[in-house]
Amino acid sequence: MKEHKSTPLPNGRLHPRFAGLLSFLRVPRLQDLLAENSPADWAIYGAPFDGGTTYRPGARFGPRAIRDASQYVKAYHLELAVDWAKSMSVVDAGDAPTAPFSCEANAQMLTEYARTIGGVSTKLLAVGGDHSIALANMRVAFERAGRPQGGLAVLHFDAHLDTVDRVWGEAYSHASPFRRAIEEGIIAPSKMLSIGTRGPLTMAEDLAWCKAQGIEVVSSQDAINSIVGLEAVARFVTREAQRPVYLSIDIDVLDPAFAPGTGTPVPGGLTTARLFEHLRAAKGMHCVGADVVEVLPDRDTAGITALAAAHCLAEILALDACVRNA
Ligand SMILES: [Mn+2]
Repeated sequence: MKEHKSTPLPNGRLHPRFAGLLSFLRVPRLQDLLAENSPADWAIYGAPFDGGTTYRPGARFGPRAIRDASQYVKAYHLELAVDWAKSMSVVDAGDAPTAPFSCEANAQMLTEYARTIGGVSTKLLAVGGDHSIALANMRVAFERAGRPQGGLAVLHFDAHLDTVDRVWGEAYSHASPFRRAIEEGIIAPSKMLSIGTRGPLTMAEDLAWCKAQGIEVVSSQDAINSIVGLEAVARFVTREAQRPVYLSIDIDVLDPAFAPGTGTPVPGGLTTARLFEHLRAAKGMHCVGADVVEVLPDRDTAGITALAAAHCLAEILALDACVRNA
């Protein structure tokens, strides 16, 4: 029997989920963490920044909406048969300070903040915010993973490639986090799998650049209508068994029918159930950091986008709990 830290959650049968102060998934705040569960195994923090948005702004309100939506997300994962709260300590580390007018300065500010959260063994789950906030989280995940030679492997769910060099002359935006991370040597493009990509693209060269770098791209159509995506995830888990993995979920990988509240929606995306199937297929991977980004509450309908994102947080934690319990 393995000894685990745990996450003290309020009992939903005694303490109503619609009452009380908000934290992600009802986990304790970092400052309230009990000594025996410190340092935290995972820290979830908000990155309320949307200055890197190229189309419709508003994702700065994502963390608040996702905290709210996450109150009805429970800890026992039926499909993976694991209780993440009993398997590890998880905290809400609050919202990072941001630099709302500068994407580059914001990335630096987020990086410095993320470095202060928990201990070196604490894994970071960043909640956006636009996708530009992932760069800072990848930097610190890379550092905490011991700066693996060649960089982190990446499992990426997104309608877009997010490897654009520049937009309006700017090197830092939500279109470029993986391009910058590749340049910084913190992720390995030949160990990156992107799922859910769909057209139309700005130009064919965007896709060609990714393939030339060795990024494996599974189109949304293939992920939905075939087992190509599920097989690619299974291959990825086997191939990168010895390498730390960074997991990035842009909620716009979902079809706008399932995630209307996002800044750059593209029809033809996955259902929420299909995304979860792909995530669960990643059971066994050595995840060292993650993000869930691009929820735009002002465009959300009945809170379904924020709810999907909130469940993604629990899916990520459950995946890691499986590895800890193995
Ligand atoms: Mn994205």
